[in-house]
Amino acid sequence: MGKEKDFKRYTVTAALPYANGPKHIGHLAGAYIPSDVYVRYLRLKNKDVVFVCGSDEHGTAIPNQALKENTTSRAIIDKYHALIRDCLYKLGISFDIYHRTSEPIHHQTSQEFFLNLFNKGLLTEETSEQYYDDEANVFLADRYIVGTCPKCGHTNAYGDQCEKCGSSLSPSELINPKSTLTGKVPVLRPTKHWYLPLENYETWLREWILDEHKSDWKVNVYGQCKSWIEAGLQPRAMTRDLDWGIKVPLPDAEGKVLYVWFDAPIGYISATRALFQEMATSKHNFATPQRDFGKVEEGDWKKYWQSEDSKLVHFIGKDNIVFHCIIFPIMLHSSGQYIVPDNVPANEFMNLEGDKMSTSRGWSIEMHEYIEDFPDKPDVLRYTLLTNLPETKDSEFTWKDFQAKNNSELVAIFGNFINRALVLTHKYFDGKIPQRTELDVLDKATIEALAKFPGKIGQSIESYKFREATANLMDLARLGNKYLADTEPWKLAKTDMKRVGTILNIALQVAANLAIVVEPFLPFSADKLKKMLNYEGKDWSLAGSADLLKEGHQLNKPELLFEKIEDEVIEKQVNRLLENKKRVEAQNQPATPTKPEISFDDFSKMDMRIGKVLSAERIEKSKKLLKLQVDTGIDKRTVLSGIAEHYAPEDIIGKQVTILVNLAPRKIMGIESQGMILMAEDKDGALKLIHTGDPVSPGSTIS
Ligand code: B3M
Ligand code: ZN
Repeated sequence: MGKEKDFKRYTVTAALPYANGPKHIGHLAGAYIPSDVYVRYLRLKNKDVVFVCGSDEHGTAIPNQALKENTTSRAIIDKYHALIRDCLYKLGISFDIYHRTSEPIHHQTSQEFFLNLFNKGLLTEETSEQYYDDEANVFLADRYIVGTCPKCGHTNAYGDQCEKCGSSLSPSELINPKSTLTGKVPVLRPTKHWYLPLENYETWLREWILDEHKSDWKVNVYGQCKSWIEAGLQPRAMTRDLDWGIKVPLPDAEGKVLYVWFDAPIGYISATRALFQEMATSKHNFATPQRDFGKVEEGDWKKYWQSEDSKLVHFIGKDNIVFHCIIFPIMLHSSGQYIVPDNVPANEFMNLEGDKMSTSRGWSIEMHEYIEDFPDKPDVLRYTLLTNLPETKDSEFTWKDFQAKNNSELVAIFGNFINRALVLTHKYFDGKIPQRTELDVLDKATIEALAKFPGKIGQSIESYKFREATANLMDLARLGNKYLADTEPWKLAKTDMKRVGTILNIALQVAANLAIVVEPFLPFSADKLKKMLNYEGKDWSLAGSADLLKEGHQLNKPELLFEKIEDEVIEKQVNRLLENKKRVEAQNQPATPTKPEISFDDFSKMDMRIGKVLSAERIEKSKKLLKLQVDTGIDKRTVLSGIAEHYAPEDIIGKQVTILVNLAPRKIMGIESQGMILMAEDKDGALKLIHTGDPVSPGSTIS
């Protein structure tokens, strides 16, 4: 039974985002905000903690995205690694390192891990029939294959997982499988892979999870593990036929790479290794140590992963539970070298305005969009998410709620309290902490109540109840706000300055306590508050005291902690969401024919040629038209084209275009147009020139 062990250090991980696209605020609520609160709290308690994360850069999700964006896998991971990393830091997620699984140290760590299991005889080798695309000449692993989910009927489930119902799948379970590369129905072909026989660890899993962690793991996590174990564990392939990933380090494994879910969690280990390597050598490619680690050696990472007195905690979303609770722990345990997680406080999903959050359906708030629109409000998002975390069931983000949380809690309670306490102290006592004299009943009750908050908040954090912790935190601000409202020092100022001093002294002690305990939740506001209070506030163990600020201590000038958010701002966000959704829906509509059938004779009447644009200029008074001189191979002629909103004249000069040369001339805006440039127009009305990729000489015919 989860008896409290005495841990010496903490290893905290947050799920490695796939570097295949931007990430939305649901991801923040799932893993990054809770883990950050937890770690910041531990740091304030002066605990020895490392906080690691990074990009997951392997798996079929990456080349799949490269295909969509018509670029290379390398370009995809470079682009999204930087985007996601910057967003997370801007939102205050305080990783000691944000690493990448494409780094050599990770490849090495993963291969060593695999070889260790292989050499111990813990992996089985098996040849089985797997889906193969015989047009693309590749095996179709994981996300290279889509089909209908056997569990929920979703028609676009991946070979490894259904994103609709969250089931973990294997390609052979999909109904009507199709290759994402060619759209073809795949065929079965034999191929050899290395498997982790999960079933061999059933007894160990039952003891470790079902008995030992019955009372301290979250119900949703424990329940999922239990049903997995009880459904009967199966061997699981740890390798794939792919050309993107970490090579299987065996002689007879040409064309095979490690399964992304084998290497990704090892990414936590290699990130820790890289952190200590970079600290020991004073390099900072990826490391951003958030506390003073003192003098370290490269090998110190081992303490965080191989020492029984280290507490390992994985923060993830619910779709990653099986990997973090069953598969990775089996890898760690069977390696004979590593500790297993003490807890995996996985969250459920956060919905958005009544519907599932999804980047691909256009129904999401991406981190970078939020940061662009609210650059000075990372804490407002943190707070709204914290009060709505999907800790026990799916939860919901709405813009109205975001506004309400800001206006009626952050501004009206927290901000108002701080502002009043500081402004009044500046007004009556030149910004110096006044003397506290005789205490009345309310003063004593307030000081007593204050003393209990840090313990309560800490207790909630330590049991991974971050919503509860946030509510407690706001209650502390409420205590201060109510104390001032009840005592009304601004009214007493005319008659009893001594009393005013006592009241403000107590209020400011509450403010100083807030400066400490608010830091894990709202780090940017905590910094502002500490600056105003001229107080360092870096030690959680001091919180609860009513003597943090000494009499006579000088405060700095107050500034507003939070600002009201107006209705227009919120309406704009809601409208954008609706527009995004419409746009994506239109893009996903299949194209339909719009014109009647024509004969071959009709078609062959058209004389289409390749031409070259010699010059281009805007036409006065026309937003849409450009006047082009085109070399058609037959002659040089003037053509007007409605592309001015899509191409600047200088962009189009020298370009190869397709032109219909026997179209009867027409006068437009007083200029005769002698032909027509052919264009592609998508559903959003965007125009693109149609031209062949290879250079073709002007006058070449098109048929
Ligand atoms: N990249 C899946 C995800 O982003 C995966 C997590 C890896 S954690 C080791 O949901
Ligand atoms: Zn499903």
